[in-house]
Order: sequence, then C-alpha cells, then structure tokens
Amino acid sequence: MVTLGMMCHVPTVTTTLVLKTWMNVTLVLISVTSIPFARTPWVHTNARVMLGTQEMENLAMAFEIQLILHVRPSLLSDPSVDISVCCVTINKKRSSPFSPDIDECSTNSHSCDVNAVCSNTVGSYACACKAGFIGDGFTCTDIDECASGTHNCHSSLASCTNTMGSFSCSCNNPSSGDGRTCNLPSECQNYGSLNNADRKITYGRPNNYCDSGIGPGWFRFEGSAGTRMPTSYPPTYRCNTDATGWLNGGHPTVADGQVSRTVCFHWSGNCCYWSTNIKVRNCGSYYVYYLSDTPYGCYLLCCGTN
Ligand SMILES: [Ca+2]
Ligand SMILES: [Ca+2]
Repeated sequence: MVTLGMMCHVPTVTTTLVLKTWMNVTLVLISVTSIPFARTPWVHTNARVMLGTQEMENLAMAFEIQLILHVRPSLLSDPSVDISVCCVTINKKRSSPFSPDIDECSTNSHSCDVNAVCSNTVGSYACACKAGFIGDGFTCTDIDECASGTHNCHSSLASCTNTMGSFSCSCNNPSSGDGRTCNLPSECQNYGSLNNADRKITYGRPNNYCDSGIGPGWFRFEGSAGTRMPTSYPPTYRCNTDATGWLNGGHPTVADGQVSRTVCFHWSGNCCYWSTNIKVRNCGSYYVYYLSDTPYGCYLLCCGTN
C-alpha cells in the first residue's frame, strides 16, 4: 500500500480534483460521490474514481484507487477555506510494476498454443485457436477434416489427406482435376452399354449373333453381360455366337492408362483363329473397350464375363 499525502482544494464535494502521482501520470477525478457527512467533526469516506481515458483504465486494472477525504463539515460552507487534508490511497492489485498494460502477445510472454492467435487485452490477453484447429487457445489440436467429413474433396473421385491446420484433396487416377472438381477421361463417361445376357460366356448358342459392324466406339460390359471381357479363351458356340472373342494380354491397371490390346476369336481348335486390335481403359471400378468391326463375316462376337 502506498499513501500519497497531498493538499487540494475542495470548494464543493462534487468538484473536479486533479491528483498527480509520482509516476507522472495524471489521475482525473471526475466526480466525488456518496460522501455522507455526519455530525462528527471529521468524516472520512470513500469516493469512486471515474476514469475516462484508456490510460486511466489501464491504471484501474492494475490498482484499486481509493480516495479518502478527511473533511471538517463546518468548513465546507466556506469555499475560501482550504480543506486541510486530502489523501489518496493506492492499493496494489498486482505484483506488476505501476505501468500501462503489457502486450503479452508482442512480448511473447503469453501461453497461447503455437497454433493459436494471441490478442492483447488490458491487464491480460486472449488466445483463440487458428482455423483448422480446435481447443481453448492454450491447447489447440488439428481438426481431421478427412475423418470428420468436413472436407470438400470430390465425393467419389478424390482422396482426402489430413494436414496440420488443413487438408488436401487429390483426384484419384484416372480422374484429373484440383481435388474438389475431378473429371474422368471422356471414354469413362461416354460409352455404349453391352448388357445383354446372351453375350455372357455362360450363354449357349440358340442363335448366331455377331459384332460385325459394332462401333467404332467405347463400350462397357455391364448388367447381365458381365463386367468385363474374359482373358482366357471361352469354348466355341457360346455368347450366342460361333467364334468367341476374348481379351488377349490382360486388363490394364488404372496407371497404365489407355492401352492397345488384341481380341482373339476362338475357332476350330485355335484360340486366336481371328484377331482384331482394340483399346482398353481401366476407369477405376470398370473397364471400357474401344471396339470396331470384327474381321470375318457375322460369326464373331466379343464375350462378357464377371
Ligand atoms: Ca495485456
Ligand atoms: Ca487438418
């Protein structure tokens, strides 16, 4: 506790007092209120200090300022008489020195998390986790946007990767784009459908169909026809045709992109009696085939299987 003894004029109890401290800071006492003068010769009471400037507020944060007036009532009615005693009592609230607010943020004396934003306040500071983090500001943890589903990666064609404070999206092969927008290659989007049940290798040959004149164009095996071409030769007289077509060379991976392959047609003890060149693309969950006219009459057909 520090007590300043000083002289001052109090013409009336509501006058403005200017109290100078030893720190060269001016305290302006705007009003003095609630001074119940009693009949006793001396009255001492508290007065509330109203502070109007930021500096005053800073001081008020650091100290409780108490003004104690010792007044002889009989002298109050005579403005020509000095009030003899006037004391200011300052009670220290904090251990910090009598000074304006410390900016804990710029002086790096805060305890905010490294992933938080520090905001200076009068007498203290505040911490708030940065975007992408969650916590109370003193401890901030990364939000896993991928696991929580709060990412905006493409819903079916992209992969989400969590990062500290953020996440990234990348289009899955064979689609391309920025991860938010991904597009499949055109042949994976625009293709004809081969979906008849009699195209499957388990189907016999009640009729004699063929792929003569098919395409040229991209086709996908789906529905009752199966999901792909067989990669080993089927028996003849299947798929409702005579010479059964199968894919020689196997299916490509997604990374292989668009590849050239041969379709062989099984006939007369030769698994590749006729052949034709096609293109194949792995679209991720299905294949598409670029098919065109078969080589020999209407006896050849590309079969499907699962
Ligand atoms: Ca502060
Ligand atoms: Ca994250």
